[in-house]
Amino acid sequence: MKLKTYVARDPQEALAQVKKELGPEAVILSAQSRRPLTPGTNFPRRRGVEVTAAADHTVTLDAFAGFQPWHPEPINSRLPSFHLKEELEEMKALLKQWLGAQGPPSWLAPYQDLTRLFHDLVKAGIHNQIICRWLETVRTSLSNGNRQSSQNLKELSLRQLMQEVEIVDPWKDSVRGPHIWTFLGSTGVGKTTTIAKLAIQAAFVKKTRVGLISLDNVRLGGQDQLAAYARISGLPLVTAQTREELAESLHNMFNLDVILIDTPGRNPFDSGLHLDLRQLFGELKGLKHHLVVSATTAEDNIAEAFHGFNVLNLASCIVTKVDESRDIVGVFNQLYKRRMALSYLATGQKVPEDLELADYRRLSGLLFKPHQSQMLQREAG
Ligand SMILES: Nc1nc2c(ncn2[C@@H]2O[C@H](COP(=O)(O)OP(=O)(O)OP(=O)(O)O)[C@@H](O)[C@H]2O)c(=O)[nH]1
Ligand SMILES: [Mg+2]
Repeated sequence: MKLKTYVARDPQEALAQVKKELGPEAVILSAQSRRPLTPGTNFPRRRGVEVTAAADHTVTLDAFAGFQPWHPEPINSRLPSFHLKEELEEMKALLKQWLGAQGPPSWLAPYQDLTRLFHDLVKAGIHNQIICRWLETVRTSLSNGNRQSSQNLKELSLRQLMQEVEIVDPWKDSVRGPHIWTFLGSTGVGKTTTIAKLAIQAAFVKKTRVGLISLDNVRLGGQDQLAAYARISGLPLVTAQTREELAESLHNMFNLDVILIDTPGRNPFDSGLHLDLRQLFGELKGLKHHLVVSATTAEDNIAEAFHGFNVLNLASCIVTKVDESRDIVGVFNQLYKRRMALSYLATGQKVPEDLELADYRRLSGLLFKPHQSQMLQREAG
């Protein structure tokens, strides 16, 4: 068996090299997007792909002649965010100690439901900052002579808490021309699946004219998944590689109602991410960027995704894999912190049904998922 790794500017170039050297029977073992460093320097070269292929010949030493090792980025480029993280962790721990030691404020004591809610919020892991802010709101509303029944008071104060996070319906944006939405995020969070769900709902339930654009041309087969959905549902799909091609595709689809743009998953820690996003979308008008995050992702990594993609002025956050997560507290905390709006919740793998517009009632249900049975039991008792 002959095994060889090729580094090329794009998948087409890599495949041509594989075919030329290993023959048409060669099998692709792996393909990855790479930004290697120029040997002997700390300067990244332009993005490319690294493809490892095998052919059924005897291995020869010269099979590795063209092999170019990939040098990881210098660790220094990530230090600032590590420091920031440490500081944040310290602050979080301090606030937690403070709230834990303080317990609920004494003025909350006459309101048993609210006191329980306070404990539930602390237990659920809601950031102390948010709880403090919620306490302020509750206090103001109580001192304004709010004479609600105990249950109403709890409902009201829970709603006040939920409203710390804005919920938006992207369809209500007033736009001239089509809605143009991009879907950004880390790898595997569910961008393409969410686009397929939205596209089919928009075309067959809302009866709007939908167009699809895929920018996922870096990985081999990157567009296949969306192409399959487009074929099944009869929706137009075009691919674009550069900002110029994207602009041209948008121009050609201008008579449609909504254009959904799929992007390849990106690592939010990648130091080239900001520049790449600005280069690709920076000057294109009318685009609304939606960040897709998975509810199963740890809160620190959600924070990094918000930081990494926020260079584009994000219109909303779409939370996926809600069905696979115990709760969505991590996302809620970060939405509050970043003042980012929430639009859709994806609740499973089924296309198109497992996608819903977020609302406050649903949000509070998801926030207290693990404690819900406990809370219901208490309420019944
Ligand atoms: N349980 C569950 N699975 C989901 C959900 N959304 C997507 N998935 C699954 O997650 C996996 C990855 O989904 P993709 O849509 O390919 O993710 P992506 O962000 O486009 O991935 P890349 O393009 O590789 O970055 C697939 O198996 C999907 O079926 C969801 O809401 N719940
Ligand atoms: Mg995808």
